[in-house]
Amino acid sequence: MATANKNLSVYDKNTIPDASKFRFGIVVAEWNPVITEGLYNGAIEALSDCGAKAENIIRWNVPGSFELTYGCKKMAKTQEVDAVIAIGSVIQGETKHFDFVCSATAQGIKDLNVQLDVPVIFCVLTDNNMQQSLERSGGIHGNKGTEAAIAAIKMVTLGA
Ligand code: DLZ
Repeated sequence: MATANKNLSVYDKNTIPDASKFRFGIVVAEWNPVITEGLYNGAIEALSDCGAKAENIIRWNVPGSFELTYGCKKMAKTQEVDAVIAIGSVIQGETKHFDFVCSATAQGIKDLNVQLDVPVIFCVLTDNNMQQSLERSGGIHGNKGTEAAIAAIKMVTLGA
């Protein structure tokens, strides 16, 4: 049985920079929508809690995690955002598709961080089953969307 570890999503607001002056792009994959919506809600709550304005948060959907790379690239190049958060959920199936999608998505987002001047935050769950994903998108292991939002704010203010 999984052990609760809510600390993974808990942050001390006093240690997080003010996000009110920044624009954030969030690109959400539509596969496993129960999970990706949970991650999105966690990200939105944290951004808002840290001062980001609703009109400065732009959401786009893409079909699956494989499309996150292109979606994030286009978001970064056209929407004048200060950071992009890529949200996806890949769940192990019976074929090798899982490995290809996970690997391509992680490499693609890494490449964007090398190529672009906008940080792209990796918020893609890669789990063995739906239960593990539920536990990490607002369940007993917290919400990786929240962590991604905090990472985005920290990267936007890096060196400031
Ligand atoms: C095809 C596929 C499969 C099998 N599983 C997932 C998944 O668990 N999570 C996810 O985000 N996307 C999945 N996809 C879709 C691919 O990401 C992609 O959308 C298609 O291969 C079309 O390029």
